[in-house]
Amino acid sequence: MTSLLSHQRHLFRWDPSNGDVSLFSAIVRTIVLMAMYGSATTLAETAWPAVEQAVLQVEVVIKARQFQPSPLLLPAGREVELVLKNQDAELHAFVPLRFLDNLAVHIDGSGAPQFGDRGLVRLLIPSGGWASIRFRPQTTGVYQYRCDLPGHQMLGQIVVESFPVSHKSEGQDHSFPHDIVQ
Ligand SMILES: [Cu+2]
Repeated sequence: MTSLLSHQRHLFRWDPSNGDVSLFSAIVRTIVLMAMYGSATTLAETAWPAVEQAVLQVEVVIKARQFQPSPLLLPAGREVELVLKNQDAELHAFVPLRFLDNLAVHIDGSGAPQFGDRGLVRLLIPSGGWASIRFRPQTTGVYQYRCDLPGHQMLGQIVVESFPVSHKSEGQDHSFPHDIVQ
C-alpha cells in the first residue's frame, strides 16, 4: 500500500458486477480508456444529447485540512470525474460515506485506493498529489465524506441532484446550476 504513495500515476477500477479490483499502470491507460468507451455504452448515455456525454469534471482542493468547496453539487445519472488535489504538506484520505456503494469507479492519479465488498472505501492522497474518481452518481441525496486520519477533523458534503433538463441545451459543460443548494 505505502509503495503506491509516490507521485506515480496509477489507474484502478472497481465494478459491482464482479467486485474485483484491477490496477493498470499509466502506460496502458489510453488503451484501457479506449476499451471502456468503446464497450460501455448504456441506456443513459444514449439518451443524452451529444454535448452531455462528456464527463463532467469537478475539483475538490484539500488545503489546511479542509475540503473546498463543500457542499459539492453533482448531477444524478451523469458520469462525473471528481478530482481531489491535496495541497497540504501531509497525507489525507477521502472516505466516502455510502454514496459510492456498489457503484463502478475508475481511479486515476497518485492516490492509493482501498476497496471493500461495496466498492471504494478509502482513497489516500499523498501530499502535493492528486487523485480522481470517475463514477456515475445514481441516487439523489445529501452525502458526506471525510478524512479519517488521526487528528484530522475533516468533513465534506456532496449533494446529488436530478440533472435539470432546462440546462441541457446551453452547450456549457459546467452549466450545472449551483443555486440549488443556496
Ligand atoms: Cu486529513
